[in-house]
Amino acid sequence: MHRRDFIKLTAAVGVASALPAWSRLAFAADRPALPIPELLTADATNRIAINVQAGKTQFGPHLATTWGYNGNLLGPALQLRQGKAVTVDIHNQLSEETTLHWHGVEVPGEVDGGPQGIIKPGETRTVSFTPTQRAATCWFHPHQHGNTGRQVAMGLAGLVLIEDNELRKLLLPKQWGIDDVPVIVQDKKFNADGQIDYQLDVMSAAVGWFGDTLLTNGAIYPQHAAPKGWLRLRLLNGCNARMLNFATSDNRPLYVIASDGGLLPEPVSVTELPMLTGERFEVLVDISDGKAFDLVTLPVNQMGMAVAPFDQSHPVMRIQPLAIPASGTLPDMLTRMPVLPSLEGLTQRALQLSMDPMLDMMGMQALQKKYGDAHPAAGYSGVRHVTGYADTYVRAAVAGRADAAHTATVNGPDA
Ligand SMILES: [Cu+2]
Repeated sequence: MHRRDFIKLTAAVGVASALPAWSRLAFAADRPALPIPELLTADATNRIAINVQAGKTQFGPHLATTWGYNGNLLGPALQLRQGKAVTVDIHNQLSEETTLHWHGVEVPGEVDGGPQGIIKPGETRTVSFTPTQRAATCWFHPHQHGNTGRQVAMGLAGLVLIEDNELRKLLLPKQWGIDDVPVIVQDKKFNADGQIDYQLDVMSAAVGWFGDTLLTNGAIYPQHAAPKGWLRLRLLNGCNARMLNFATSDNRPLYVIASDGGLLPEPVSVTELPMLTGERFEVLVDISDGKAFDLVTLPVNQMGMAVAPFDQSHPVMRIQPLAIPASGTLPDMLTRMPVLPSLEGLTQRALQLSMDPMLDMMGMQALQKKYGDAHPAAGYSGVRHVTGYADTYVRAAVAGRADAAHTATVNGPDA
C-alpha cells in the first residue's frame, strides 16, 4: 500500500470509527477501500515533480509489475489554477522512452507530450505552461508512438484538475477523497503469470484491446464510505477501447454537472451515462438516504465489449453513506454559457477513417471463435458492427491512440 493510500484509508477509517457500531458494520471488511490519488499542487516556486517509475501492484490474486507517476500505479491528481503558470519536471525512470500528454488541457504543441515529446530513459523533460481554460477535469498519460496503449495499460495515467474562481464560488462537494471523489475506470487483462497482458492479436487489432477485469482507481470493486448528502464523482473512462455506461444499482439518478470542457449551465439528471474512452464527466449523487448502493457499468452496444463479464451490469464501486452529514450542495445554476454560433452557411467536411478489410474480417472471426455468437448485444453477430461514433471510435483505436476518437471525425467550418 502506498503511504498516501494509507493516509487516505486512515482518514476514512477515522470518519467511520466516529459512528455507531451498526453503521461501521456496513463497511464490508472483505472489500478494498477505494484508493484515492494524492492531490498534488505546485510548490512555492510553482513547480511540480513527476517521476515515471515501475513498481508492483496486487490485483486480486495477481501481483503484477506496474508503472505509475510518483508511485506504483496511476498517478497523483495535479491541481492547477487558471491563469497561474506551472512548471512540471518529468523524470523518466523507466528503461524505455515515454512521453507525457496533457489530455484536455489547452497547451501549445511544443509543451504537450505527443509522440514528438520523447523523454529517454533516465532523462528529465521540463515543460511550463499557464492554463487559461475554464475549470475542468482533465488527465495525463503517455503518447509514445506505437506504445501508447501498452504504457497506459501498464498503469500510466493521472488526473489534472483545473480550478477557477467561478468554480470556487459554488458550494459543490470539494473535500478531496471524501465527498469529491476521483473514479478512474479501466479494464485489464492478466496472463498466466499474473502479469498485465497487452498482447495484440488480430482480434484486438480489429476491435481494440480490452480486458476482463474492471479496476476503479486500480482496485477491483472497491468501496467508498462518504458523508451522507451530495457526493461528487469525477468519472474518467481510462480504458483503451471499452465504452462504459455508468448507472446506479438502485436506479438513483446521476446529476451531471460538468463534462470534458467544464461546468454545464445547469445540472442534468440522467439514469445512464455513456462514456467513450478518454472522456470525463462530473456527477453528483444524492446519498442522503443512507443506503448503500453500487456505481455500475451497463452492457454497451460496442463490438467485442459486451462479452462476459460485461454482458451484464458490472459493479464499478460500492458506495456506503456514513451517518455524518455532508456539506456540499447541488446548485440549480452552475455557469453561464455563451450562445452557440449559428451553423448556417458552414462548409461540412466528413473524413472517413478505415482499416484493412482483411484484418477487420479476421478480427471478427477471432472474436466469434473465442466468445461464440450467442450474445446479440455484443454487436458482432451481424455482418456489420455497431454504427455511429462507436464504430468510428473502434476504428480510430486501431490507429493505436487511446484518445483517437477526438480526431476520428471532423465536421466544421472551412476556415
Ligand atoms: Cu489522451
